[in-house]
Amino acid sequence: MFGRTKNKAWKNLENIYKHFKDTQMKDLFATDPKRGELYAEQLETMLVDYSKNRIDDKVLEALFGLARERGLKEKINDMFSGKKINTTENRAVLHIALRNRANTPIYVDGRDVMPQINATLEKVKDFSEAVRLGRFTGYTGKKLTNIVNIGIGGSDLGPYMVCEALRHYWAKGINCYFISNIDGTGCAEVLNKIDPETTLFIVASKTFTTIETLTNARTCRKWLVDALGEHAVAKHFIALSTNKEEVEKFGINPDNMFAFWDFVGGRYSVWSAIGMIIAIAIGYKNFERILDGAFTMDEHFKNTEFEHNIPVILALIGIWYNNFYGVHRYGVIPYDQYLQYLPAYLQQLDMESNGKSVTLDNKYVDYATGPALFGGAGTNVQHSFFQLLHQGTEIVPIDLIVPAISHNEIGAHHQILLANVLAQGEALMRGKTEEEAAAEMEAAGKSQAEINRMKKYKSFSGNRPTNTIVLKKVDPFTLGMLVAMYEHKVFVQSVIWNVNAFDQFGVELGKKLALNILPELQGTAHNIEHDSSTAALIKYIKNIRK
Ligand code: G6Q
Repeated sequence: MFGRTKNKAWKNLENIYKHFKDTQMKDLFATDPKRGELYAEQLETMLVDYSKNRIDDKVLEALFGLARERGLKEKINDMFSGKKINTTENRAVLHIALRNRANTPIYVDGRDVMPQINATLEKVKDFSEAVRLGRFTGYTGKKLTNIVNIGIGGSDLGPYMVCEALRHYWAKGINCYFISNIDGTGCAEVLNKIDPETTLFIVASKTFTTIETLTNARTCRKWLVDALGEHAVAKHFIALSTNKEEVEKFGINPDNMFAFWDFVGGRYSVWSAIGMIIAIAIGYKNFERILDGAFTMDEHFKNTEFEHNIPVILALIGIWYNNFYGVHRYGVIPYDQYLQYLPAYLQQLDMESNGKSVTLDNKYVDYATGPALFGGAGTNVQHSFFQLLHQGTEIVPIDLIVPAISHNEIGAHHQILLANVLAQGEALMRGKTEEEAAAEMEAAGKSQAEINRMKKYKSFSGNRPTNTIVLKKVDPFTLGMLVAMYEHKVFVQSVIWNVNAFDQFGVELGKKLALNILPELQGTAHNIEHDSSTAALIKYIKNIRK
């Protein structure tokens, strides 16, 4: 069996872990009063405090050693220089080129990709402004104010998350909608709310062959044609795709197609034409600020030594828990209503990228790779799953993300929110001993019998890790930095695990089997071989639907 576990840096970390594993964070804080300042990095409008982790200098040094042994620096340079690091698909990985604000040439197969990227950005700019200013109108001359993005996975989660995160910046009168699921409910609920004369459909599909997107797009097209006639399609449908032929086949004018390229993975595509709905909603200038923020993080990631490199530090701390503490789950909790869809976005980014079991050298791994990621907006989740985070049997490392300034500073709302996020990090780290719980109950006048009965229930083991990420505000620039930070974190972990973060063969098998089952449900195919569970389920459902 091949594995990381045979490497020197890995062995070193295993040894350190043996002695370090029970170290209490509160002791580390007690012995080093400057810990909170030392284990924190600031970049422009973002502060990342990683001091509430089970780490010290020795652990960090060993983790940086692992990154060096894995050739991380070279791997970063490979990505930024357009090398085909997506080896299973023989593609370069150039989401960083989409926000390369320095416009320095980046070559793929001897050709600079920047001119085509800039040309598409210009086209996105012109079109988004034309829609916003009412220069590009619907078929009947009305302004397009309902913008509907039809896409799924990477062609949905990014634009959806960013549009919601930047809702504060939406132009007055513009409404954005997202149709992704094949479940007809998604389509029906949106179409019920909008008027065909004022609706622009954006069909977002890199391949333009995705069954969900094309089915939804056809349903929307029929709805529009029924209302306004065939000629209206050119004024109400645009496509974001790499596949001109299929776009034309669908009946969308190629002039209304906005291109991107196979060196941009779906889940990394929000910075490209896939961001069209964002540019329409918040304006192209603000869209560019998102790119500026991402570029700032890219430069930091590429040029900063590991010891101060935010994505590298976060990635290595994640490795420490995943591979040495054996903790294979991880939470992201944005304390901001606008960021409520960030966990869903990061779930795809992280789990589709690093949920892999075969190395770049074509061998099965013998160590854990990507953790399961979950999350939700605070303070809401404090009233749901935080119980397990505080008193469950397993530790669950989490990122707490909060803006220092809210777009909606109403009364004391934001101060209360801030107090909560800080308190959670403190409580998870510090915990409460049985003695402390007993003393509290005593002070509250409880009987000794009551104290003895309740003190275990009321104690908290603590020593539970958090990163606290403070954003100045949820603005386009800071959001760009934040998302790019997570992209690079995921990449660093893929380098340590020696897996390809940029393919996703794992989504294919289920899709293929669905194509087998569909004709059975429709009654056009019979007796396809299934396991007895699947066969019985098909029979049961068909009976109900008769
Ligand atoms: C992302 C994946 C996947 C993809 C969707 C939609 O990295 O590749 O989520 O984005 O399957 O694909 P299309 O954009 O081709 O419709």
